[in-house]
Amino acid sequence: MVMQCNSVNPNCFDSEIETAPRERIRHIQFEKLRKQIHWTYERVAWYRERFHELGIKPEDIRTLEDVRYLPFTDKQVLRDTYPFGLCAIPLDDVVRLHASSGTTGKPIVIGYSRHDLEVWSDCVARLVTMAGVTRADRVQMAFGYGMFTGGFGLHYGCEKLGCMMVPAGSGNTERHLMMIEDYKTTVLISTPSYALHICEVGESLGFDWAASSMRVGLFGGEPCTPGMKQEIERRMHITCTDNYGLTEVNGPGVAGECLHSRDHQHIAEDHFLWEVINPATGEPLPEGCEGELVLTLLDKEAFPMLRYRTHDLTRVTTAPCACGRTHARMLKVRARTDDMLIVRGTNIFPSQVEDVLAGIQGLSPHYLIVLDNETGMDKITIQVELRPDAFSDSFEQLDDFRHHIIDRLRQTLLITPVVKLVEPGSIERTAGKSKRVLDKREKS
Ligand code: DLL
Repeated sequence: MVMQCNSVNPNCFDSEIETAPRERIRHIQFEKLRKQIHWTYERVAWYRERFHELGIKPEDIRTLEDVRYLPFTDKQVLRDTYPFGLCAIPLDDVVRLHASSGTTGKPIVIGYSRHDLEVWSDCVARLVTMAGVTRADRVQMAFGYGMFTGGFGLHYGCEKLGCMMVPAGSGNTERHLMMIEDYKTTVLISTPSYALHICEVGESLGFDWAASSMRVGLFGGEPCTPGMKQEIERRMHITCTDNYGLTEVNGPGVAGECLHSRDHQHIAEDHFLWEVINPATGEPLPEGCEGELVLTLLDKEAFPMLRYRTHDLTRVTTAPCACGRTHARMLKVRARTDDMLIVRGTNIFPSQVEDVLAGIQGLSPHYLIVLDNETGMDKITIQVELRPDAFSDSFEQLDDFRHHIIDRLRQTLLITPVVKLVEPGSIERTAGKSKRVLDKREKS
């Protein structure tokens, strides 16, 4: 039975909507979807042309399921219409821009109206509250304040909740440690990899995490394996939640982890309509099947987004959650359709490498996959970092360990990688999203 939020879980930012019966959520979604389609069709030429090509009109969408007849949007559309081609309001009414750098060429840029910023802050305040954060908390921001949505997005959501914000920004790890100590901050916002770095630097300087004021980590922006989360929780003596979002649909605030469903994240369904599709065919998949997440913004004024293809692989369930929230939950994203590496004809996801390494005692969670084809054939080298306690002076011991890692990787990847053991601390740490793949192959 789904319990009422107020009795089981006082930690809702907006309990009326977060625990609404599913029928009510669907009703709200459909009402918003209809309006959003009209809004978009009437104001954005690119969408209007796609509707005409598909031979559909806004009034043809009569049920939530009819969303499947709408055109997809993807990053390429944002590049083709860069910078303001998808904007649905006068530029004078746009009050903020954010951008995502991506890997190639121009960034993609997204605009927000004042209403859009309000909605965004509400969504973020929800996920922050889901992690047990209250207005009594002091929140230290370790995401950058800039075009990246992480910094400002989480900042304003926390402020909305009434937290004391410490806008430290990314980098300068020792200053972060000083602020934790001096301001007695209780919540850290960062990527999981940077949180681990702060943890390690603190340990090396004798920082006493058990005695520190820090109690919650709000992570996001990159995949966080269960192993990595547990490790950070154990070493920093905090509780962490992992939160999902992407620039094209606001940024953080799309989905957040509650304290009951640790491998899933509740989607803010009154603002985002989700679909899971077969990435190869574009066909919708039934609930529970793994596929590519597609999101439609339900009340965005400035840059409406219909059926945005995220390339993120997940599965979604509407089964009740013990926390009392009724919004659907997506399985945490571990892989993207476009981060698959093809090495000598074999498909490899970095998350597979990560899973194998996480299961081997003595390795740190930092690794780097290097691909090259200097000899004319693809070569995959995996640099793995030893923990200080696994480091040994004996060459034989280290070489046995290396062969053990190769065997384990071969069983999963089905090809034999080169494995290089590297010293603790030698894989580059970044204050933002970590880079796990270095592809040096020349593309012919
Ligand atoms: O990373 C937005 C964000 C900022 C979310 C801070 C949460 C916290 P982008 O830079 O546009 O936006 O990158 C979006 O990052 O499509 C996923 O592939 C990946 N991603 C984001 N959050 C997670 C997560 C922000 N919690 C892309 N788990 C997305 C796994 C994530 N992948």
